[in-house]
Amino acid sequence: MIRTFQTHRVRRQEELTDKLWDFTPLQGESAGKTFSVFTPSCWESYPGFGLYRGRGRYATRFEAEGNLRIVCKGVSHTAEVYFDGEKIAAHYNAYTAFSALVRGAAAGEHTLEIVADNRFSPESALHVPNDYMSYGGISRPVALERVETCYIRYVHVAPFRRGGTWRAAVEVCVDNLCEGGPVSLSVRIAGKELAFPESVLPAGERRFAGEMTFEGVRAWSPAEPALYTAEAVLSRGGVPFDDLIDRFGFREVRTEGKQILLNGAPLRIRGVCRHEDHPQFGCALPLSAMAADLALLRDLGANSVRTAHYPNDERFLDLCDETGVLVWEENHARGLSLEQMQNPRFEEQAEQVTREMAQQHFNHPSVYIWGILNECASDSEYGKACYEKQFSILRALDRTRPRSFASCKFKTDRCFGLPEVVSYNIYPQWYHDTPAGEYLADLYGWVQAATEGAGKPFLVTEIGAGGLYGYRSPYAAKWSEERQAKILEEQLSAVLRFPDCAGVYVWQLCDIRVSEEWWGGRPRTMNNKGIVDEYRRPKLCYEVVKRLFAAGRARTERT
Ligand code: ADA
Repeated sequence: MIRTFQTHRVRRQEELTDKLWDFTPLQGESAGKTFSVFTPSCWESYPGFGLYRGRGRYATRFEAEGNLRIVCKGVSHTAEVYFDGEKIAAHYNAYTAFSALVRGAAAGEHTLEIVADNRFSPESALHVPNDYMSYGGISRPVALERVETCYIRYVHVAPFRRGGTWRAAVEVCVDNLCEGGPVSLSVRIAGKELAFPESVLPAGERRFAGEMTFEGVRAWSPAEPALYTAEAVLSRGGVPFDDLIDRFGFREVRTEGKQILLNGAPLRIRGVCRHEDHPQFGCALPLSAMAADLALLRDLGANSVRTAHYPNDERFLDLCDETGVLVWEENHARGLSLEQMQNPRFEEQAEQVTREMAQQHFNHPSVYIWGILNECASDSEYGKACYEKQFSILRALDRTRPRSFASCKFKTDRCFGLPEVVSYNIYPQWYHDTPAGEYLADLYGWVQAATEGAGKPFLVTEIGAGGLYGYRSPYAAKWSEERQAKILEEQLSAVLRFPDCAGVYVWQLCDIRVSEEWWGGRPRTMNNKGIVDEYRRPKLCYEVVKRLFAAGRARTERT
């Protein structure tokens, strides 16, 4: 499945994954040997490839002719795409989609090869040894589309309220492969149509923008996640020849003082951070596993998920749109030092994933905030310049969402004047012994007294502790489930009661694999701060989080 809803009625699209492909490792003891593997998948889930760091070639064959568009939703972590042996695309970063065009393919069988590379190297500034895994493989779906001489790349819908009615700014991007005859474009939303006059398009990309007004539409909210489709259609002589259907919700997010407002109502975030990670699937979770994680989040009483630390599979965002779970989505970075940010490839790679995230996930109503550069060098002048550039990229692409970044720089951060929302990752009682309430009050007080973040909404974007599933201790030893539950009790109680905090994200939903090259000191070479373990088995802290989130919600609803 490409999305959880139909995205085309006119354009022919078929999924090339969701079936067996040939996989050939290009290094290691099995180099050159071909295996038949299911895709999407990570090679770490193939027998004997659990630690494979190298390049692997995937191949499939299909019948097609004409102008073809190959859409890769995610290849981890660097991809080269070949059509009948000719290189047609290359892409860095596992977590955003990319596409390739083949013009005028002859009728008959064709071969598509995707070479994935999960090696660490100076060429890779974001996928580095880290406290999560950079897997290898075709980790998200691949689609084959037949397009005519021009096609619709995206349709963006930005709803806003004016004078008690819902309106929407609509932008459609059309890619014209060559000079051609006149075409007309229309966009249908909620029974209304925005039609653009017939015009001859120059070759290349062309954006069409307009505004629409609606009566009687239902707002999107966590409680009532009403969704609408925007159907963009290209026609020639009144005959449709291409289309794109995307989905959105009528909702508005803005900040006002210390509040984050959704449709005018203040949000109190009770969230959980989640990596795309599973012992059976690596980062290539099937939709059913994504839905199971979301069910856990909702059973915990969470109303939000933070996509640590990269843009997520759009099908997971589709599920969040449908269930009303709010999303903090962030670009791809975790804990990059000043030196790592000064990798010559860093700026272009970080800016690219930021641009792709905002463009590709623009319409998801569940995404209420964009995050960037988790725990990077926001305590340095060079780091600040990078944060500033990436925030400006987001602002240029999307004026409908607040922006933030999760800091771990305690009282040395220099960047709180840049975002609309100030956010911190804190681990009182785990990484240091300060009582949680005292630590939070001290940190919050410093932000108000000494930074440009004063008066802005404040989120705790990580808080938690480690606990090894099944390790029980009568004296709550460090790493025991009892200790984790005890620490989370204190941490969450303090944060949920802190009046000036707009919300909290527990670190993290489940235990995840970390790369061997990063920190063997992590027990099991895993990050063990999950509320559930990697097999989603609840630890003692599960009931603590559930109880405190429920109490937090009850307090919020009383006020
Ligand atoms: C940081 C980081 C997380 C994780 C966490 C931890 O806050 O953002 O990715 O590494 O620490 O487990 O210590």
